[in-house]
Amino acid sequence: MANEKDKQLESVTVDTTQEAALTTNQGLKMAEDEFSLKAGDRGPTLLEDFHFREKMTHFDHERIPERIVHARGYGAHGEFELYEPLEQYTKAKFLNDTSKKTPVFVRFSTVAGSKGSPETVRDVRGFATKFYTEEGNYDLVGNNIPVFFIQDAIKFPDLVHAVKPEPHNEIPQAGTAHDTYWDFFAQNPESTHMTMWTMSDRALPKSFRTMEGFGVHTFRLVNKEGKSHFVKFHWKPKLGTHSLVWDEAQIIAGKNIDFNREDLYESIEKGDYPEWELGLQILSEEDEFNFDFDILDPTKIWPEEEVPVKIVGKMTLNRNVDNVFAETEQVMFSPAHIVPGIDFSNDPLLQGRLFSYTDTQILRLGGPNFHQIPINAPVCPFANNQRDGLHQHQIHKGMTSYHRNGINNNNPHTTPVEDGGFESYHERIDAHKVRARSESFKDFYSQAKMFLNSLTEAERKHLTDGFSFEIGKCKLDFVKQNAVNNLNKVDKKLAEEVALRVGAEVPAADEEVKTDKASPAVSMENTVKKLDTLSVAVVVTENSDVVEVETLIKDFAAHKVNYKLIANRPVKLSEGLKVTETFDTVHSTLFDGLLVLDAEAPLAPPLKDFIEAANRHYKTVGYSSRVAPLIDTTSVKKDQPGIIEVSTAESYLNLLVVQRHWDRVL
Ligand code: HDD
Repeated sequence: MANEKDKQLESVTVDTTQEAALTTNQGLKMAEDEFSLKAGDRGPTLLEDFHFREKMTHFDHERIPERIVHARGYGAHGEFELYEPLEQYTKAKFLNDTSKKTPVFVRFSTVAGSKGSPETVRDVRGFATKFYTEEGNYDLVGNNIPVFFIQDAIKFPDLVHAVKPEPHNEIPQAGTAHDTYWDFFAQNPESTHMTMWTMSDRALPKSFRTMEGFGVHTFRLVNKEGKSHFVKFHWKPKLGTHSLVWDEAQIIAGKNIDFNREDLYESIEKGDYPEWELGLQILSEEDEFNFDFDILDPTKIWPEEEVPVKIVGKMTLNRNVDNVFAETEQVMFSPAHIVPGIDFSNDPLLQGRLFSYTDTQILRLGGPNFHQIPINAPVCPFANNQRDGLHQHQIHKGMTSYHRNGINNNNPHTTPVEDGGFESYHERIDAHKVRARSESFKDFYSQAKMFLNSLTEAERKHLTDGFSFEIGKCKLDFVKQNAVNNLNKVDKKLAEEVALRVGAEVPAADEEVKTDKASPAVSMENTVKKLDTLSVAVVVTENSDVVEVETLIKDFAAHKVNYKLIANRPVKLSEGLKVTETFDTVHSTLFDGLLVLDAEAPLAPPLKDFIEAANRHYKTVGYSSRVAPLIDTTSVKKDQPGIIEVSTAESYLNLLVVQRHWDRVL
């Protein structure tokens, strides 16, 4: 059923599938749209050709500047529902009414790459949610990593300049594997903790549907009585948090650069609606100074074991956009978009963000009226005395556009706080003006080490691989050395391993921060594992047994497991069973598991690669007794975990649910 936002968007949606006369933008029906107006059929085009000029001018202006960060993104509509009223903490209406479904729009993104870059690069992912509430739009503009690289917004341009392709040659695209990033890392060690996350599997999400979201900053919740609690926001994916393997991610970047958006789009089209639960970590004001970190520091997490995440609601994405430009490209988010009951903390990174997001839209969306673009407009009434400007779509009738006025009864009027008017939290501030970093923000290494302490052996190996790949890509020896020296302050062994792999000196000094503290919630191995919507590549030939394939498909469907039949050329097994995908069009990297039912002997190189890649990426590899001898001609070792001769679908699915068999020896 359409919600308020759907209905609002519908009123401006043009159904281009309907019969319509082709006209100019002035409504003039045209008799011809293939030929420009020329002096003779071999002559020059005439300046008079207004139709040509209008069509060409519009085309010439179709593009808008891409976002300076988070350019590559994909969005969808959905709804948020609340499990229990939170009046003890906040007066925000959408966090108090369990009967209401609040419309949302979410845009996921990579950060560094430009608009056309591959999606499976090693990078942070943006996770921005707009709640269209009855009290105005509330934007939770987060990432899939709970901390940030810097502590003060004034350094954001420096960070982004270091991350983006180097200016002299515009290389590399969409990643931090280059000198300027690692120079920044060493010179600005506050980035150490977040870099531990970005070098881990967290920066390679398998899909948008399987990543967590974090508001990162500490915000405030404020209740009716004006009492404030500190809060951190979390999105927990119902399917669990799952990632790709680096080698696999690199292959997918070539095989399908749209891997993540296609997954989101197709899941929603199929009705496999992605879901996340909203979690809150709530702290009373009295507890502000009770931790071994500063709760305002955005380079620190509040370990979930110390401040539990309270699950309060669920978001479901259930509708793809009708037009990617109009909706996903033109949507704008800002952490400054809040509603009564939510407020800011003094986190200096957040404070600067409150300025940057609306400022950037003036360039990107061409003026100050971007809030009138349908995807950005609130679903509640909005009125003030702001007027005119580029792309003004509203016709403001009446004489007055100033506050206070007597002519129009001082309309639009302000609203008392008790009736829902916003007022900022009455925080008392008594301080000197300074440009400085708080002493309490100066521990850059304890939580970086805590992150390392929380990883499993496989995750730690991937982290070392990530550092070795990225630092190894640097061309300047002193940059490599400084990066390794900085890692030495986190962990001597990690620095040693990376130093050897990137050709830097092993640091002699024992500088590592001493802490055994761990936060098990940080490890993705402790996540939810479900069969729902996992995908299996089922390899068949034209001689495969139709009944066997049909039974398997039924068993998969019963567990909500998706599959694709793949053969070395398109074949028709039966009227209902057509194999359209081949080893030319897909690859095992695009699936969660592999099941080889039949194959022609000897194994053709593309299928051999298909099987060996699935094995190398720790996926479940199943095979029928018929193809068992062929498996022996590959690098797959049959006695390893997650490799199975399949007798029943059940036996295969029991392994598939594990997703990655990290203890497999390759
Ligand atoms: Fe930002 C976009 C998330 C720090 C300035 N940011 C942007 C988007 C996300 C984030 C998800 C994409 C929104 C969309 O899909 O349109 N940014 C974050 C997080 C941060 C963060 C989680 C740290 C906790 N950002 C940050 C700082 C600044 C900015 C410190 C500047 C002071 N961010 C921007 C921006 C962007 C943006 C330049 C680019 C496009 C846009 O805003 O609309 O203003």
